[in-house]
Amino acid sequence: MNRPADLDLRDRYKSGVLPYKQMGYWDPDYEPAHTDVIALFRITPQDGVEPEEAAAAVAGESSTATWTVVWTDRLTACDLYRAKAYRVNPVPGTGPGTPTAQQYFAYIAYDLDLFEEGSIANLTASIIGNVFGFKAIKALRLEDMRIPVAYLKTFQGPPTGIVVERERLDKFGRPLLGATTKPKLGLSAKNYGRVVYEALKGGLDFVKDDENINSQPFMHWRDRFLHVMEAVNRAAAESGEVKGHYLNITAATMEDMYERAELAKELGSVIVMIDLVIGYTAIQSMAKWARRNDMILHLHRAGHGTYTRQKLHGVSFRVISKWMRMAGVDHIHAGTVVGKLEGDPNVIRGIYDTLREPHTCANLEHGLFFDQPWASLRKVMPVASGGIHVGQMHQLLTYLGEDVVLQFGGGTIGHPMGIQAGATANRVGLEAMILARNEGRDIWNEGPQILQQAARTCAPLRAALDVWKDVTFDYASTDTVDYVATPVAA
Ligand code: RUB
Repeated sequence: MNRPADLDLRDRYKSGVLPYKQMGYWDPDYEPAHTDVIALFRITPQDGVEPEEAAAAVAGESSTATWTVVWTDRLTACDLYRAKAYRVNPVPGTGPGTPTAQQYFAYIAYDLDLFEEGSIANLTASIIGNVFGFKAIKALRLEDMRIPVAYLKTFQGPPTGIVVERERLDKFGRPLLGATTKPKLGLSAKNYGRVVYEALKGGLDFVKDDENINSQPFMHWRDRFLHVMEAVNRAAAESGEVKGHYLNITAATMEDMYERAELAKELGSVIVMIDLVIGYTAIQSMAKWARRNDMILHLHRAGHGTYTRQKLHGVSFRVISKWMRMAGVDHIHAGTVVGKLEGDPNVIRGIYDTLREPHTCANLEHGLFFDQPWASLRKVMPVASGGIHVGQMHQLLTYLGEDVVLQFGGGTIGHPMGIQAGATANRVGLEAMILARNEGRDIWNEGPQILQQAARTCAPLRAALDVWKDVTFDYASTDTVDYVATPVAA
């Protein structure tokens, strides 16, 4: 029972308005149960709103409350069903003496009864449903969640997972290599297929449709699928390796997506791709289809930057990563650190751990606020994509590890000697770096020499290093962790 002691039942349920705290949504003595869902919000209250009341309001509106007392609470197990804000901590580096308004981390616990099993749509309808528009709060960000094992076990998780993906591809001991076809839009299916063939033949494992390639006038989806799969099959036959191309099946309706997925399967593709913008329910449906059809499911996180990047308001990408591991994708774009898109090294580390570890330990320096056992949900392969090139290979391997797809789009297709040469440069650069690491060399410091040495006998690598040697994207990160100074990406 979390009703304040000084309120007897008659006062608590008298018609009228009570602060959310007094309605029972603030309970500093509450000890979360193992089965509770816990959400951690960053709250910037309006001036004059005390942080505990702001936290209680978020707890209330994301569970059972409305702005006024309703007697119908008493027809329910309301003391159980009320979410409980149980801790509020000031965010370091905010408030008086800093340039930033005071922010608070608010911990809120939700009983398992509040959620439908296996439904990200239902989970999120509560946790991020109404509260982000609350007038009493200037800004709100969902920073992290602890999902109880009991709830995790109601989700299927990745259809394939890292271990089985590697077995199907017969590729071990190194990151996988990919490329996004460029230009993003406009190629005819025949030219598109040529690009795919060249990149795979040159040494990549995967090529990928871009997020905005669906079925436009310049290339209808069937033509794309036919030409791409011809390219995949030829490159596989000539190289003796398993090759793939993420066929983007994103479309306007589920019926269209199923139709595209079925043709991809019929043509022998090992992988299909969806965009985050299709929505959680569509993602879960495609995850089930992929599990039934032994297909790897690649997720491009198109659109996420609109709500994940700013620290003040939105949903952090580590939370999206958790939801996507539950929903069941095999690949997810998760940041590069060194490339053209947002990616603080500590934040990225936390996200990669969330996707790949069987149990993620709380680690504030990586933005992880909770221990998170993954209850045997398979591991998601993170994908590093966006403005990377072979000259960064030692940094990529150091920051991101081995279970990752490194995707060089411009960094393959923009190669001065052609697409095949671009792919070869990436493959040789990667293998040289893996060999050096396995021999015990300090790849962080010796990386550039290791690449130069390999380039002596590989003209495509030489040309790639020459053309992209000075390219870096050294900007301050927007989304950083709160508990340590953030090192700048080299
Ligand atoms: C890659 C590209 C991808 C982004 C997506 O092209 O534009 O769509 O990587 O970003 P290139 P993220 O390799 O030429 O830069 O991976 O962060 O979701």
